[in-house]
Formats: sequence, structure tokens, C-alpha cells
Amino acid sequence: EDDEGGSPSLALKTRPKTKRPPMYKVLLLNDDYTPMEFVVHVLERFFHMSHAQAFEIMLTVHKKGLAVVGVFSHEIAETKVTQVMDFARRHQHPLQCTMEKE
Ligand code: TYC
Repeated sequence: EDDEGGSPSLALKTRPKTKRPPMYKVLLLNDDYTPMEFVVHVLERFFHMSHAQAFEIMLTVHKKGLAVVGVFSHEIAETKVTQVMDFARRHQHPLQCTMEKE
């Protein structure tokens, strides 16, 4: 009889190496001082959300403490975090934006 051969344990563990790059969640954190309208503006300006989308996400952050505002490559996520943190600092708001591996 023919035997296709090969170890099943090895066959199951072996896969083509098409490793996707890791993706990063960008998170916006709530605080007691940043004006709601400022957060909405940040989401429109840096995350290209409509006013309605931006308002909805802002309210989620306000109520739940944080929300994911987007998922990006490491480089793009870092750029977004830097842009938001610089913009908030320039306007003297304590708004915090961070990233974490998905
Ligand atoms: N909690 C803020 C307020 O009541 C609004 C706010 C929303 C701040 C989202 C930060 O990421 C934030 N003015």
C-alpha cells in the first residue's frame, strides 16, 4: 500500500512562514479635565472620524475610562500617539493616548 508518509505531528506544526507584522491598538484614556469638544476634535483631526463617530467614541472613553480608537502598524501607531500627546500638551490638556500590542 502507498503511504503518504510524514509525521502528522510535524505536518500539523508546519506552516508557510507568512508572518504578518504585529498590529497595535491606539487607546485614548479618560481624565476629568480635557474638554469633550477637544477630544472630539482630536478624533476628527488625527483619526479621520466623522463628527458623529468622534462624539460616540469620546462618550465611550468618558463613560468606560478608555477606548480603542484605531489599530495600526507600530510606526503609524507611534506617530498617532505622538501627534495626540503633542497636540494635547500644546493646548495644556492632560489627555493621554497610548498604544499596546494587539
Ligand atoms: N471626562 C472629560 C470631561 O468630562 C471628557 C473626556 C473624554 C476626557 C474623553 C478625555 O479621552 C477623554 N470633560
